Amino acid sequence: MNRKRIVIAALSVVFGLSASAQRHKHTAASKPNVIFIMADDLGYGDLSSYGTSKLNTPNVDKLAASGIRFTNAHSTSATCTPSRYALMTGKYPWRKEGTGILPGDAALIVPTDKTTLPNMFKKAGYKTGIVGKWHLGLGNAVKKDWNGEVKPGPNEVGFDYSFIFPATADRVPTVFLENHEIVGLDPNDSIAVSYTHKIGNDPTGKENPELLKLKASHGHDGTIVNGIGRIGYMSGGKMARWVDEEVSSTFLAKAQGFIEQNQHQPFFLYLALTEPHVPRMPATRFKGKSGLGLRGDVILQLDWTVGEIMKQLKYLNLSKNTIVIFSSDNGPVLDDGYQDESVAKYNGHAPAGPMRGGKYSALEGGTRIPFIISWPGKIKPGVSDALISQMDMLASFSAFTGQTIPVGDAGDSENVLNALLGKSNNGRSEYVEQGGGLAIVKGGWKYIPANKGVAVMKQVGIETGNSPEPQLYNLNNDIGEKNNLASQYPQKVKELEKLLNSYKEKK
Ligand code: NG6
Ligand code: CA
Repeated sequence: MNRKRIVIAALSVVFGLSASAQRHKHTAASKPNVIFIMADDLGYGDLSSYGTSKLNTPNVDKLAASGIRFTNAHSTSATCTPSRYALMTGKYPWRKEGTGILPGDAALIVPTDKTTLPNMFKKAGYKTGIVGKWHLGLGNAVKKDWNGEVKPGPNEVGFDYSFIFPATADRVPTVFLENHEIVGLDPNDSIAVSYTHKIGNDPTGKENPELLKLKASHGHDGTIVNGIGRIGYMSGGKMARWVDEEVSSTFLAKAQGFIEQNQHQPFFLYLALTEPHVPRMPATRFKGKSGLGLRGDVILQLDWTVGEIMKQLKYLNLSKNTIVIFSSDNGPVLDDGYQDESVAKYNGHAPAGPMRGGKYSALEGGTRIPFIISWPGKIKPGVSDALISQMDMLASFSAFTGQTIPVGDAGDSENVLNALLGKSNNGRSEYVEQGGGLAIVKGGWKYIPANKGVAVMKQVGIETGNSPEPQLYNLNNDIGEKNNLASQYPQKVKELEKLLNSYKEKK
């Protein structure tokens, strides 16, 4: 190369670098990173920032103090799969068959050819990742080979990177998948899963309860993994099976890895933590720390994990350029099937705060969940009582990133960006809540149609919201749904009945 050429090459390197630095600067300003942290079964009343005096959650509280704490934010449903389906698709889950709590071997239920929360971010130029609980099915069939590539899954619905467990911590297979493959699988010890009958020689909770370190209170009598009986049966894959005490730190490490790797470009991270879902089995250092039993202990672990993420953002100088959202997929439950002393030790703690019901319930405790959004310097700290849904993330962030959603996609997702950014106290005007059945909310009025189902789910000790009488509550002054006004306001009942039916008819 002659000297002239060398100079030109050097100049173009310098020029190229500065152009890309410019580009990066521009991107950083207009496209903040977005981290959506989803807790599992965390109730409205489980955080000190939401009013409990029985637990101390300083890290989430700090996030709340730095942003907006919503008091009327909802998941769509009072259980996990449907809520998460709505978050991903922007659609009410009950419009589609098969969106109830999925077994660990279910096929993928999120469409791969429609707009989803992650593929919307991807289209906007974000790197997208999921770390944590998936629970939306994997592959095309129930009978699938877990030993090869397991797909379609999160990567096919828009995540560039995934590190997940398939269903819940209490369902087999108790393994992690990174992108399409089970992590740490020994090829000489192939893994199989069944939800119909016992397979392999592993002991089960039913046959060998003496082997359990955490006994079941109902169900959970399938294959024993790490001293805990699971739902379903599995064989093989011994090296790949997780240790419950390490699940949370594993997710944290993978989330931090994703953040570190993508720190120089806009990223969207869906961090779906497993606490405080059963089985509650925190790292040893959290055991016994809350005084409320294992359920309290795993909430402390959850809080600590959030703190570690925040610390990392600070360390990488990303705090100001990252929107962090913290929420939960459904309301709380104490005894959800293991003898973990959550009832004996709850010590007057009210996991659903001032509300009736909890997980599985059409009462407010079912879907009204903690929801915090923080974007330092951009979102003014405060409290908002705007009605918003997790399902609205899709339309809101679509607007935020300057995109329009193709007609027919995400049809139930509303743009509530102004409420999220604290520019308005108005969110949605109406909303359908899914417990066992459906309820509708409009203008502070809530209507639950007459329903023949059981009034209390005895095993979990939760009021379902079912009643043979129609129920009408004025949530503006009766958040505890104590005063049924249905017979006093028959017109209101009629109006809301009609409205709910119109939702059911709309495709
Ligand atoms: C129930 C399980 C419960 C929990 C729930 C799903 C029994 C007796 N109960 O069927 O423990 O796993 O499903 O929770 O097995 S969710 O948060 O993922 O929806
Ligand atoms: Ca859940």
